[in-house]
Amino acid sequence: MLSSMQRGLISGICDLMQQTTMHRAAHSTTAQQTRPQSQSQSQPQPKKEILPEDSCLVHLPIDFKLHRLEHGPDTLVSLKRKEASLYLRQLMALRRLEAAAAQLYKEQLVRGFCHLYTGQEACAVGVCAALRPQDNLIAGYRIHGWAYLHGGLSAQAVLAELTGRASGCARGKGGSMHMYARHFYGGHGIVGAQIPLGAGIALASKYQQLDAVCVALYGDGAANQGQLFESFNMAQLWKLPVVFVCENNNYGMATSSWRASSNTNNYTRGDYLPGIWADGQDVLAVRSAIEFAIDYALQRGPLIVELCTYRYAGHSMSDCDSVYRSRDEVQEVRRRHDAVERFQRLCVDQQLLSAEHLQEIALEVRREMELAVKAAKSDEELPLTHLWSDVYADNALQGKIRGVLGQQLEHLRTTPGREKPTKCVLQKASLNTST
Ligand SMILES: Cc1ncc(C[n+]2csc(CCOP(=O)(O)OP(=O)(O)O)c2C)c(N)n1
Ligand SMILES: [Mg+2]
Repeated sequence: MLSSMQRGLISGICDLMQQTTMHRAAHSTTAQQTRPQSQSQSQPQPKKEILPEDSCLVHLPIDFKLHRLEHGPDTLVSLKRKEASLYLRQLMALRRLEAAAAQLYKEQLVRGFCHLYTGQEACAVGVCAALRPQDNLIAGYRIHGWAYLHGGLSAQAVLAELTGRASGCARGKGGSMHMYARHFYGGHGIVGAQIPLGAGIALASKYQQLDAVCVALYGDGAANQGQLFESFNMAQLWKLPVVFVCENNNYGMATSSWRASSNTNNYTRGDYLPGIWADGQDVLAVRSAIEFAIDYALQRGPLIVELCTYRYAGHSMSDCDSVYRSRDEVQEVRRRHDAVERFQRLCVDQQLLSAEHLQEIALEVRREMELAVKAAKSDEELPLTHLWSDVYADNALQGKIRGVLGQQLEHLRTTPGREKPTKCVLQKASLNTST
């Protein structure tokens, strides 16, 4: 008899495992022409020479699944040496960024919520590899990596935001879920809230005749939200350039997807919307799916891309995940489907990167994160007067902030990086800091 946990494993990431095996068997001859196979789990061998060619062709090992589409994304993709080293660097950076966040949280330097992205890195790296500079992205709360990649924020801006310091991207006033940058419309703690906003961003692009899509991210848990279906409907009516990307990591909050959803094939849940299912542990599969989706969305309107992935950590730092999944399950996915390991192996097998390159990249990333952690710990907090600074990005109202009882607070504007507010009038510096 299968336990409910085992059933979930089968319907979710295990589905991926089975397909990998089946697909490998079916394609073993063709794939070997361009992709020397090495299924060994051991570290890459340092002896391998790198090829003089700057790129290679890769057969994606797991096929896409399509809904209401006759043709899907390319399954034979190219990978340049430059891209290989960039993607690997990004994968490693996201992994280390979250390790740093977890450590800061354990040291009680991060207050409030903290949702880690560890395990899902290939989704962010693959999506960002496909997006063009003008494309927009909006996300839920698991956003540190997205802020770093698509927002272009430094590791320090992310980590200092977590520790509430002045060099944080929201000057330490937003925390884990509230990070924003140009074309990055940030994190949203209300499950699914970002989906209609994402459709709205796409509407704005269309209205202004901009050549830009909006990627609206959501999870398998959010996939049951009513506002998702309302957004699908309006986006389809108006043919908005929006790509709804469902990161199916198999779990919501303290429950699994198969217990919470009547249909776990999220790529089919838009009914009239086309959908694509992709291996979310494979950077190149994600990139290919999103490249296809961007073209489609710009020409024909919205579609769904479901990325099959897995989170290693609990739902948030305070979640005890052993209640609803086993350690063995997490270990099994780490052992067989880890995105960083997998991409690293591909780069070496394809002779694009040598073991020395890998070590260099790893060292560089480690240094970057160590410096960021140091800064996030030692930087100052903003003075109390900044509690009401930058209420609006562009404040046409000027004057007093409305609705603050017993206080005469003027709007303050600051420039990121500047220590002093441009205008600071505090009638009575008597804020009750205990509330
Ligand atoms: C409207 C709303 N309902 C419930 C919650 C509590 N909650 C926070 S995260 C979450 C699960 C979401 O899971 P999923 O969409 O799969 O995202 P993941 O955490 O896996 O990234 C829930 C129910 C909330 N924040 N907002
Ligand atoms: Mg989820």
